[in-house]
Order: sequence, then structure tokens, then C-alpha cells
Amino acid sequence: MLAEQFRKGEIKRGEKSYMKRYQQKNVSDINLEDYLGEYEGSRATVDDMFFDCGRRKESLNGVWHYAVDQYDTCLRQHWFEERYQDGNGFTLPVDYSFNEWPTMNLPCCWNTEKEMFLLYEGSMVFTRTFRYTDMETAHTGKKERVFLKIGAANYICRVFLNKQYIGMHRGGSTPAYFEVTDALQTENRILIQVDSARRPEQVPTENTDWFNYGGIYRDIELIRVPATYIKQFRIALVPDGTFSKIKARIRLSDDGNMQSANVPGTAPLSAELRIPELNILVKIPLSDGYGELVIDAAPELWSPENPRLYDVFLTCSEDAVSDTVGFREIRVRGREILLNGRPIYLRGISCHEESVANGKALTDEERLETIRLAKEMNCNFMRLAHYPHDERMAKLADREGLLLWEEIPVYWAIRFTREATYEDAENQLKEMICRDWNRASVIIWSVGNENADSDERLAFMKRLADCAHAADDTRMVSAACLVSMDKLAIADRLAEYLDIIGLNEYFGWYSPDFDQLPQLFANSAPSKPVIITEFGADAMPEHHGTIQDKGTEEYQAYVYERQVETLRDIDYVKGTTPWILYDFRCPRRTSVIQGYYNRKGLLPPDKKYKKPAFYILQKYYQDRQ
Ligand code: GCB
Repeated sequence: MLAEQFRKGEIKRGEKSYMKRYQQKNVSDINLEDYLGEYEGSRATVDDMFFDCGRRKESLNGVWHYAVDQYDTCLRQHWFEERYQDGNGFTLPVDYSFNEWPTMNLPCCWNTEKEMFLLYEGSMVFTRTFRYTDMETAHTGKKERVFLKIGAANYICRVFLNKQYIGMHRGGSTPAYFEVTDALQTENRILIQVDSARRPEQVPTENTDWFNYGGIYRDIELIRVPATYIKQFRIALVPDGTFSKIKARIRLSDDGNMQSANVPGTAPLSAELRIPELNILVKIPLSDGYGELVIDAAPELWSPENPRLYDVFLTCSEDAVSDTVGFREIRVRGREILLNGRPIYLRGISCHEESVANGKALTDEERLETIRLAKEMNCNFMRLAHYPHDERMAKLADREGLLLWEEIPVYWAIRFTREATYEDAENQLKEMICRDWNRASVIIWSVGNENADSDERLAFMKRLADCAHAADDTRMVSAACLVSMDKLAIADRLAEYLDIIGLNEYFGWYSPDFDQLPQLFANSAPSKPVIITEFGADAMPEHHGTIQDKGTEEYQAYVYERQVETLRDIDYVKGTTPWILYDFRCPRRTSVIQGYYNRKGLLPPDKKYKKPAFYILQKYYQDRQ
């Protein structure tokens, strides 16, 4: 019956439906090679993101059914079409049963959910049902638009709703937004396939020094907006050294048909900005869907010591958003970093996003614990390595008063000559910038880490640095560079395109000769501030010995002592983020002192106590306040 209807052309399920392919090519899914090709379209990118702070959100977190789908059978067989329910006589046995599958509470990293998933990399399929009521249309007669936001899914996710392919997203640490307005019904079945496989052309590539967690590990939400909505809302202090102007920029989702703006006799379209505590209530004129305004204001400046935040509200016709923002100025003058016009030393620490219990899907308590530990060490700065952490982290840092470095996973040997890899990296960079643009705590965008200085890499990373500069004129751009061991100097050619030079050096560990460290600084004459973005040494928790014994807490403390002794006197070093706050899972680390963990933490993975090096850094930072 179905086949007959297909033959007669009475049923169309889209160009690439399983049945159609089956009939046209006379092959079934088992003989399809390019089964992925049809899931490349409708890719969610930075262009699909929109400003969502202060918006009404419906959470789809919670219980989802799942199946481990090692061979991508879901994609090959079009499970999302639910053919067995069609009632149209399809007789093949089916290889799935959504409602009988086991369940998992999302968001989470599957690796920490079950022991058998710990090392699993590949595809998993998640599904659930949910109800949707179109409130807006019911009450006002106006059609609302609905978007699905996935806070993060590592690395690729593909979304299907009510038997339709909605789209896909690449990049494991930035959010994906999909419009689902036309696919929604009252009763809905959603299916999300997540693929955590490491691949050489991805960003990062298959080789990193951290654990490859899989899953949908950040919030899954539905967001409702009016037909035309506020797509972008950026607000910051004007970085002109006067601390007396705030600039707001607004972009609508289209050219501004929110009101009858183009109809003669009606008021021109504008947005209304309100910051009650600054007595600001202004209209921002919009033309072609865009408007910006510089407003005289004297906000109390945000700083780690005084993390003053203001509630801001923006409305435009039927749409309204809000945010809580701090106003501060960060810039570079010569070899100095200035926060609110005053030189600052960045007393930092590097940090991965991980806990033993939850992998990357941290709870807010765990994030706060990280911030609290940094503050206890007298830090005013943290390097969120090596990929964008959850957006909550920057919101907490805004509130708690901690400056942040945010980074994309352009890590080690990326496929620098492959244009699609560049586009992926650039998209991740723009998504990170777009997501956290209003966060006062974020002062540096980093475009990569420890990439060897080749011509191809220089071209790739220069493009990224230019892109970050173009996207944001209120922050600094940096990268964590390698020491040039040939010259024993800071000589990375990328430095020319950065505002601040990040430098990873491991004297006392990978480079055993400490005396080379002062020599390195003597051989270098950077024209910009330098942050030592990494130094450190492994110490197995509670493993003791003398300062000759590598891998002991004593040796790690000795490395910290020698490092700070040298670094404190280098006038162009304007900050340090040693490697790293706590030990983290790492498949590459197989030695007996490591046990599949990178042990350079100042705390063990469970953060239960502090290794002695913690106190050395704490003391150094106290002296530098
Ligand atoms: C580095 C990397 C970092 C590693 C660290 C190490 O230079 O940037 O990701 O984990 O060294 O421990 O070797």
C-alpha cells in the first residue's frame, strides 16, 4: 500500500526519505555508504543564536529514554520516522522501542551515569515526549515562534521532532538553537542523536589532554518569542577611559516589522532600555532592525573587589528581555593591563570543567566551590580551559567577582589547512562571544592553545584573532603559546595579532632545567603584556618524598616555589594561571602516579584537601595584592 502510494507519487516525505531511496536505488540502509550526508543540512550556527536572558523558558531537562547506537542505526534507518506506528502496513521488524528503552536524567555526561559507559565514545540516541500549548496564538491570535536550545552536546547533535529532521550542530561546548515552530504539535516526540566520536578534522581533534565526555550535558529548553524578536542585545561601558558612557546595541530578528514602522504616520520603531538603579529610561531608535545608543551614565564600576551588577531591561514592541550586568573597562597600555584605568596583576589559576561525580555537567554548587577555592587562594582571575565552560560560570563569576579568560578548543594539531575545520573553529569562537558578550567578568577571548608555529597555523589563528577583534571591541584577545625552545624566547609569530601573549612553560617539569626560565625572559622583549598561562608539575595525592622525587607533593611545591621566585621579578609578566586547580581525568595519563588522571592539580579530583603547592600560590598572590 505504502509502496504503491510512493510509486504513484501520492506520498512525499522529502527527497531523501528511506522508502524513496529504497525504491529509487533499490538498496536498503544496510548498503548505504553515505548515510550521514542527509544530516548535514540545517546546521545551527552562531547565526541562529539569539539573546535569551530574561526570557520565559520551558525546560526539557529530566527523564529521557536512550539507546547506545554504536553503528548509527538510528540515522541509517530513519528511526525518527517511526514507521512502525504509521499503520500503513509496513512489515519490517523494527530495531527500536522508544518507550521501553532505559532512561537517563538529562542533562548529563553519559560516562558518569553507568560504569559500562565510562569509556564509550560514539552515538547515543535520546528521546522523550512533551506537550506544547501555543499560549500566544490562543490568547492573542498572534503566532509565536518557538526555539529549542541545547546548552551543549558533545560533539555533534542531530535533532528530530515529530518525524522531521530539524537540524544539526557541531562543536561540543557551545549552545545550539533550532527553530521548531512549524514542527511542533500538542503532543510531541523529540529525538536527539549525539555523537561524541573524536575525529581528526574536528575542533578539538582526536588528541587532547582531557577526557572526552559524551552526552547532552547542558540545559535543554524551549524558548517562545514573538514573530519578530530581539535577537541581539549587547550592553557595556564605552572603553574610552572616561567611565561615563554606556553603549547599548540592539538587533532584531528581521528588518523590524514589529510595528507598522514603515507605514506613514506611525511612530518610528524603537526599543526601550531601562536601568532603574541608574535612572536610565531611554528609547533607542531602530532602523532596518538595528539600533545603538551611547548613554551618559556614571555606574559604580564592576571589579573583583566590588562586583556591582545592575538589572537592565529591554523591550521592543511585543518582546522583552533582561539581564544583570556589570560595567567595567579592560584594556592594554604598553605592557600593562588596565582594569578601570588601573594596572592590574592577574592572579589566576587554570581550571577544567569537571567533577568526579558529574563529569562536565557540573552543579552550581560545584561551580561555586571552584570559584570559592580560587578566591581562597587570593585569585582575581581564572582561565577556563580549554573550551567554553557552561554559561552559568561567567554569570557566577560576574556575581562573585572573578575575572575570566574564555577559550575555544583550537588545541594542539588542528587541521589548519582545511577550510571546513576553520569554519567550525570560527563558529565556536563566535558562539562563545555571542553567548557571553554581556558578562563583565570575561575579559579575554583566547583563540587556542599550544599550536606549533607553522605558516598554516599562523594564517588560521590570525584569522581567528581578527574575527574575535571584529566581534568585540570591549575585550582583549589572546592565545596560550608555546615557548620557542630553539631561541629560548617568547617568539611565537602569532603574538603580533594578539593583545596579550599567553605563554605555557613547564620549566621544572617537561623542561627540567630551571635556569632556562630567567634566561628565556632575558632573551625576550615583548611589546605587550604576557600572562604565564601554564606552569606546573604532577603530584599524586598524598604521595610524599623529597624535592628530588618527581610526582610527589614536595616536588610539585618545589616547582611552584622556583617558578614564583622567577616570575615575580619579570616586569612584563602581568598575570599567571598555573596548571591547574584540581586533578582531572585524562586517558593519556597511564603512569602509576597518574592512574588516568592529570595530576597537576593543586587539589585532588574530589577537592577534599589542598596539596602544599596551593599554599605557595596563595602566599604569592597575597603578596601581589
Ligand atoms: C599543556 C596543555 C594542557 C596539559 C598540560 C600538561 O601544556 O595546555 O592541556 O594538560 O600541558 O599537563 O601537560
